[in-house]
Amino acid sequence: MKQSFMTLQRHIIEEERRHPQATGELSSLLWDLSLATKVISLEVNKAGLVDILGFTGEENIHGEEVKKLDRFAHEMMIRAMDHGGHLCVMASEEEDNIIHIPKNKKIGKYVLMFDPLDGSSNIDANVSIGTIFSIYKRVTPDGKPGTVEDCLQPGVKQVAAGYTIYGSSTMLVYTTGHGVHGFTLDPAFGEYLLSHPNIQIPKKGKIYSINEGNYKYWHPGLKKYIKFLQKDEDPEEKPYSARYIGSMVADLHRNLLYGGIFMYPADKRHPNGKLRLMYECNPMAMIVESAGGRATDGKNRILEIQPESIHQRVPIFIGSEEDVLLAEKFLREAEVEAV
Ligand code: AHM
Ligand code: MG
Repeated sequence: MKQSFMTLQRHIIEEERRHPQATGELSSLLWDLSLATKVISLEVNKAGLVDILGFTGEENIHGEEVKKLDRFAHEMMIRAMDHGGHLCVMASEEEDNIIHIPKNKKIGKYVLMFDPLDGSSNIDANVSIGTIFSIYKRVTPDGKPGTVEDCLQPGVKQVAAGYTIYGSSTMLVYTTGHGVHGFTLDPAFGEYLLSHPNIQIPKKGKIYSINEGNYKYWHPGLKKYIKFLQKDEDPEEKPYSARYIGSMVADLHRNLLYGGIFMYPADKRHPNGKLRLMYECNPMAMIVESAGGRATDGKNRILEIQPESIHQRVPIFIGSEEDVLLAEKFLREAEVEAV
């Protein structure tokens, strides 16, 4: 039997109806966001055809080279979001300071944090990349411009989070805390259609994702954990599969569907890991937890970390609950042994 159509717009409205006090503002905000991602998707798909690839020669505030498409995605998000009347402030991985709403525009009650194009070092190789977003309610008084205080909220305060993956098809995955839902963009008529309702991550997976090239810099507990997954000492047992794209969105999207663990740990070279709490870890943690998984920094729940700065990095262990719990156990035991 053919499934009936559920567009993203209808889904968002139906989700908001669950909250009797809802005003419809969050729905409009998510709708504006989805529009921005459609434009970015179009541009990403054209990347090989138009002269858009290559470095701009600039560095972003993390000292990394910024490619033109990153800049395009960053500007598109702002252009799509700064005049809807729903936001009081934004912050982007690509911009040093918080982004204010233009003076002549209505100031709303929500805060948007985003990574406009995650995994952008993969663009030239036609590998999947994505946009990640996170939405909070403001904590400063209504009607005034938002401040950095509005941005520095722990992930548990997110009211919605999601990502778009520009892969073999474009998909948007989001949650408002009641289940995780995936929509596939129909390129013919430009609508996101519900394709993955109520995604649940398996409690235990068979995949681990980590940049294993950093092995020599790792914590001894992590080394042991990975060896355990490889079943080095047990010839009878089947090892886990290693899958690492180097695009968090793509690596996590796969693990969300198939189960497994994704890690970007602290190591000797990256004392706080690499990934950003506000733009990458919190939104992904909300998604994965809402799908029944777990996300920690090896000890603490990601969503409960009190951020100190908008570009802060944290180590992350995220995915199937049992896999993340086991990784934490290995780290803990190695620390006890070291004392
Ligand atoms: P970006 O936001 O500058 O694209 O960097 C984040 C990306 C993640 O998508 C990915 O998981 C990680 O960097 C890969 O890092 P590494 O190359 O060190 O393994
Ligand atoms: Mg990123």
